[in-house]
Amino acid sequence: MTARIRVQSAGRRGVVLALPGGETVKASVSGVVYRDSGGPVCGDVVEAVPESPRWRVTSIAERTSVLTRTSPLGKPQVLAANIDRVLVVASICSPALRRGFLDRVLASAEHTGLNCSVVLNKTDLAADPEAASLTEIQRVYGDGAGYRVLTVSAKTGMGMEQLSTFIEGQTVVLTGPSGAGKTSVAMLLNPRLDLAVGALNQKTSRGRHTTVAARLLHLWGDTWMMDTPGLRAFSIEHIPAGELWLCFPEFRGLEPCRYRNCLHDSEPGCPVRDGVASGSIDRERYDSYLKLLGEIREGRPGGVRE
Ligand SMILES: Nc1nc2c(ncn2[C@@H]2O[C@H](COP(=O)(O)OP(=O)(O)OP(=O)(O)O)[C@@H](O)[C@H]2O)c(=O)[nH]1
Ligand SMILES: [Mg+2]
Ligand SMILES: [Zn+2]
Repeated sequence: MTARIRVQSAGRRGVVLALPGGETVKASVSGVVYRDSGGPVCGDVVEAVPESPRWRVTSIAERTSVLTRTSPLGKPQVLAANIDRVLVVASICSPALRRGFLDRVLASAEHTGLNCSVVLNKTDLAADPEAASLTEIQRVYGDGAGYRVLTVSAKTGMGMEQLSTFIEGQTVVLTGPSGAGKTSVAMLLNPRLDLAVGALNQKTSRGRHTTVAARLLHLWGDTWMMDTPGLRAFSIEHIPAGELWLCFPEFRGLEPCRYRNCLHDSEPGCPVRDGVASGSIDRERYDSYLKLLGEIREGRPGGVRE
């Protein structure tokens, strides 16, 4: 007897499966599955047989969507599968918002055709002189790039109702730097979850990598959330140079460039560059694009830490 089941979390020593009734079981993975696909990831749908003492995963169903980065070893690495939407979580301060990180994750999600949105957490700290400007982020990522920008506070609960309505009926993945408050957001959406939240490093105001493995969480009904570990680096060298510009929505839909294979970095007659010069395209987003393009061209192994 086999059953089609979702992977709640995947590690080196096996996986945890979420059975349809809500129960979870540990399972090993057949060697052939590792060989053919690199092994299951969080969110995979698998076939598994209930063997003793552990279940055994015998195959992975075709993935409807994936979130991918280039691993520190320089290989494409699937972080999560079968997702409806990526929520890039950033805190407006503590730790400081790094726009370059947002741009990397958004570009990677765009490349595999995933819906993505920005969640700005810790808005209770908006008066902090170090805090990023909500208006500015809305201008660049909302009005400019067309992403939905949700502002929340996992401390006060502000914005959580809008967030729950927004993700209703979807499987969403939370990704972002350590300490941004991903796990805190998940727990506010389903207070029955009992997960570890970590205090920041007082000296650096950075997170302490509290969440160590991606985990599929049941929020309610058919709404699911994957909480993932804060990433130190998010390289995207797996994206071909000529496809990167398509991962920046505000570069698309302009007049055609003079040169058909324009990479929008130095060629004349380029509406992307004109847009940057006239201010209709945000310069920092464009600079992120150039930086990523450089990394892809050089194929720098391990990528750059943001
Ligand atoms: N002031 C404030 N603090 C928050 C908020 N959300 C989370 N925190 C705090 O930020 C710290 C990090 O929260 P976590 O939820 O563990 O962050 P994370 O993104 O899951 O971090 P990793 O698991 O390490 O990737 C904790 O001390 C939380 O209490 C918020 O909205 N406002
Ligand atoms: Mg966490
Ligand atoms: Zn161009």
